Amino acid sequence: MLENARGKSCLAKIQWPPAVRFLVPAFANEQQSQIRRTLHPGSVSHPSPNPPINPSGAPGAIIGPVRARALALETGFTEAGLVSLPYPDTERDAERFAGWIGAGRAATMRYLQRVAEDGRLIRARVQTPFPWARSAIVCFASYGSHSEPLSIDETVEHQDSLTGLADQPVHSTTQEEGPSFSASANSPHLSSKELNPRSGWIARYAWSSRVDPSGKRVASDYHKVLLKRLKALESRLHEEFGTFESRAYVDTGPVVERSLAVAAGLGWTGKNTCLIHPILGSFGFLAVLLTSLKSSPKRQTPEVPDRCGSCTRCIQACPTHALATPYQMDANRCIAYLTIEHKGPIDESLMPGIGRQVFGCDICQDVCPWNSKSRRSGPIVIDPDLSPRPELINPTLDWMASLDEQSFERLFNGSPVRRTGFNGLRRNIAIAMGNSGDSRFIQWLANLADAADEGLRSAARWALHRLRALG
Ligand code: B12
Ligand code: SF4
Ligand code: SF4
Repeated sequence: MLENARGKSCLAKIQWPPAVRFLVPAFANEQQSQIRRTLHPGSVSHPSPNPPINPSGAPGAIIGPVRARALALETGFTEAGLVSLPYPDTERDAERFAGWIGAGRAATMRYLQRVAEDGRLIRARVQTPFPWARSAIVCFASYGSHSEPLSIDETVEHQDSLTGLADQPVHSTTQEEGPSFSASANSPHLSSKELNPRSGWIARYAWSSRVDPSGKRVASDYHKVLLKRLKALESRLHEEFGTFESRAYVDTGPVVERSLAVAAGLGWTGKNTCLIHPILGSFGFLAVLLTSLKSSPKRQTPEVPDRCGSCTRCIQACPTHALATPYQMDANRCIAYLTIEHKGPIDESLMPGIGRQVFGCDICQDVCPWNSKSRRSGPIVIDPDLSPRPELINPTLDWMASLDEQSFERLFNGSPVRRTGFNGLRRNIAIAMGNSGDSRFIQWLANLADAADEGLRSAARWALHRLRALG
């Protein structure tokens, strides 16, 4: 049952595989919210100016955690919890959020820093943008896997695996000869045993794909996939509870999803700042349905205590020291921020730490023992709407560098990777090349040393300088 949904003893009570499947994040931004508002007019970031006819459902309607979880699992989520709003630690979390913003840790992500008319940060408390909200169903959608390689796997030179790749000049791929979407010989990727310094790393949340009705495999994005599920959950609740106010968000709403997830008993905040579920680990997306339905605080799912203990693996492993203060990430130094959210030139002092990450970063989660445990024993079910695309797992830098803008658009249309843009991805590839120590990349980098895009140009020059210095 949800009330006890933690620890192994409870696992026996959870049905695996769940009724539906599982999934990954891209990032909150106004643009995505706009798209979502267009696609799903119900999911707006402001409360409706017209009060709902019956703001909290049928008279006496009270939603409980068991029913909320059962419905969420029916719509395809891996786990779910219910939190009554405001929750007991609301003020503590609001202070943490304000402290994080005040310390400048949000970097250029201005949407996180917006303030309401009363001068308070909009995101700090759910009640600020949504005064009508009485409960939140917080859903977790796993995207972990047992078998795929890790970003931290040792990189070793395997000449055999590179035959036919290493000797090829880096060229521009035209649409005709470009990688077909399904894994093809033109989209070489390396398995875990073939990791080598010339492969890049795309964060696993962005590997996602699904098969469309015509049988073609196409890119998928967790935002869309999960929002659809939240909408289905919303409809089911309306059938049962009548009319009430609600908003569905996956990543892009003015809410701190991880705070709500902790309050909903889904897991604890790790020192890497991720929400860690005791069985499923941290490779899971969060999706939130805010409702005006009342729930009883007495029937709240209990919180999961912090299980990091004395472990500091994530802090030690973070190559750019973004986790210098445990539980507080400095986005200015985080590779996920730098390679996805940050536009323009990246500070040269951070480039060596970026290593081979070309989109996002999984390092502080790949080293986490709770994810190893989940991989070893966890009942991970691959979500058919978010299943990994082989060509994005450990792709060679050669192949990625060979993509022209058209191929980029075709390959990443509908994928979270599109967010970084063609030049953003090339900027990140240039940095990974500089870190590879492989002089074969010099020609490609030299071609971009005068690129119009400042971020790309500065990365190419830095990498060129570095590789030439190696002789
Ligand atoms: C902005 C953002 C980012 C930024 C900043 C990340 C950050 N740590 O704040 C960047 C671009 C760097 C980023 C990176 C990633 N992100 Co992001 N991101 C967001 C977003 C949009 C807002 C986060 C936010 O408000 N941050 C502000 C800080 C203050 O809040 P927080 O870290 O989320 O909250 C917790 C901690 O700060 C903690 N805390 C603060 N002070 C203290 C002090 C103590 C003592 C303690 C115990 C706790 C504590 O309390 C909060 C609740 O637990 C959320 C979606 C959303 N709307 O919430 C997704 C989200 C957090 N991202 C997500 C993901 C998956 C990622 C990446 C894994 C993607 C990748 N592979 O590259 C990385 C993970 C990096 C990491 N170690 O966190 C998921 C996280 C799922 C999970 N299981 O945790 C979310 C929830 C999106 C989603 N819908 O699934 N992200
Ligand atoms: S995502 Fe990467 S860069 Fe960011 S905190 Fe984790 S290990 Fe550090
Ligand atoms: S690596 Fe260790 S300290 Fe970091 S989140 Fe995992 S358990 Fe906690």
